[in-house]
Amino acid sequence: MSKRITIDPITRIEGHLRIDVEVNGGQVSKAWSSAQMWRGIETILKGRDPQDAWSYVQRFCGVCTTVHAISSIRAVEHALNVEVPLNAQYIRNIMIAQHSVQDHIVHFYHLSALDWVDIVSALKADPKKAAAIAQSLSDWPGNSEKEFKAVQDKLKAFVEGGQLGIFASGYWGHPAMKLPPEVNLIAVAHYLKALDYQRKAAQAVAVLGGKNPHIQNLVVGGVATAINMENLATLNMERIAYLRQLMTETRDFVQKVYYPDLIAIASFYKDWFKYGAGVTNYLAVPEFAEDTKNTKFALAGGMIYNGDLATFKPITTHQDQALIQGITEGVAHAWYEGAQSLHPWEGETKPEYTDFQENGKYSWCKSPRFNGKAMQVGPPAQVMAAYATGNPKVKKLVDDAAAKLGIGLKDIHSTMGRLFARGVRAHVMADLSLDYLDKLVANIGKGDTTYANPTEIPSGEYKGVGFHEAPRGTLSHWIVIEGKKIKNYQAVVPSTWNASPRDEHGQPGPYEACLVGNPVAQPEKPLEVLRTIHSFDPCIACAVHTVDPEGKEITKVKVL
Ligand code: NFE
Ligand code: MG
Repeated sequence: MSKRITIDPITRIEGHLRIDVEVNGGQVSKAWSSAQMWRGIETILKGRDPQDAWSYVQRFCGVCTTVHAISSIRAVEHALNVEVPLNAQYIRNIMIAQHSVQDHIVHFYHLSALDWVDIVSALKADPKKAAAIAQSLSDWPGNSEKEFKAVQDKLKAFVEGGQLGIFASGYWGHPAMKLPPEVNLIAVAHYLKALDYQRKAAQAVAVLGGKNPHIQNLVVGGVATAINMENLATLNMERIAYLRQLMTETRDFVQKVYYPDLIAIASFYKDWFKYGAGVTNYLAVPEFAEDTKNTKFALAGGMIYNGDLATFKPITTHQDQALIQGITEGVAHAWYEGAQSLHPWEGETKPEYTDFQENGKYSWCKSPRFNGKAMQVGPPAQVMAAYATGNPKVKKLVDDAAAKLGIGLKDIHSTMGRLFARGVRAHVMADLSLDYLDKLVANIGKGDTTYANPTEIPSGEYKGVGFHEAPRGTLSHWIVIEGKKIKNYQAVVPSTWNASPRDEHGQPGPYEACLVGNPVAQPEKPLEVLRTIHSFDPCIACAVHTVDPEGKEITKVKVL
């Protein structure tokens, strides 16, 4: 007998997402992903000054704020053919990398770990054994018996007082939870520590960006971070030393706590390298610009089809015409007028709400496609592109972990594979942050203190696209400028790619496809569905960029 489960909203994500699954014989046989909010910022931008767009679009989201600023400014720079000074590229790169570090720490511990870690089981742990296990994984100084005992006592007081607070309503004691009590205790202790370290990464972004979330230091043609080593300008020796300290601390947390925890937890859940593959076409764009024209990048992008690394086609520049021409967004099953697929420069955002119709329109999310194909975006795509192009660090991390866990590269096509790829990406980003600080200091040391090429918006018609490889994957902002104003603006966001509903050909989006085949042990506690969905770190605010027109708040979890 088949059972229908509706989870609405999915929590521990940004925004409102509804997931429906049909379960047959203990496995998901069909799934629907429905974004339950619409924000209309693309429409608000029409008629505004292209120089201001980056500041508006950051309001798509309070989670991946920086990324929309970067994509937007790149779109205007691409349209007007503006070069970006090296110092500005390095400063942008540091903000991009530290933002990713912050985002991935929060995803692993606060948004997904509790799908795998049984908080209440940590009460049964022996703190001494927990310390021994943690110390065998890394030399992080915080892994002491005293620390684990203190966390356990705190947790005990919460549980005995019936006040689980942030840990309330979890699926504690679920049969799919497999970690021993000591590993659960380690994870809880690090969950709490991670709150401090994600803040340090946000501070690093704010040192350069002026504030976080929502940086304030971009201009078309560079950054507004004045460089003056002698005076108290925005960027001086004291600020550089402070940045170095913060980024060293976040690097150590990622490499000595997050990454070892990830590998340890994955070793108890190897079966989850077999579930959740779904769409195995991947797309990533190059990131970390190292020249003034966005043609040279530290990490390659590319496409992979059917999960086969042999099909890898690199993308080396943001001017790649096949990439620019190949992207469309469809609305056949989305709450917009019509059923057409359009290129983003011709893109339309005309809302038409019908309620949830599983064979009709059922989501505010559009369906992005590349040459008509559904693509998965995110850390697995970027990690595979880096691996395929021989990036030594990524290769070593992936090969070492694969040997340790007894998995192969193909196992990245999975729910646990997405968590793993995020960990690899965080590891790399933590190092890149410090590398770009060194490059910035060296470049300033050569006497180059340029940080912007001042730019005026000319009259005439211009089209541009700004690509960026954000924490959740490939992001692109598309702008049409006419008479010095924005004529059209479309954002095709990582979560739009992954949360997309079926397209006009009935092809499901990645969330939908990845759920098929997932086990569901207890339909009233669909933990396994959450594991797979959380592995993408959904952001519906970004994906759809308005609250439901009636402002309806939907807070029910229905099990039918
Ligand atoms: Ni709002 Fe985002 C990222 C963007 S959405 S979190 O990363 O762009 O997928
Ligand atoms: Mg859009």
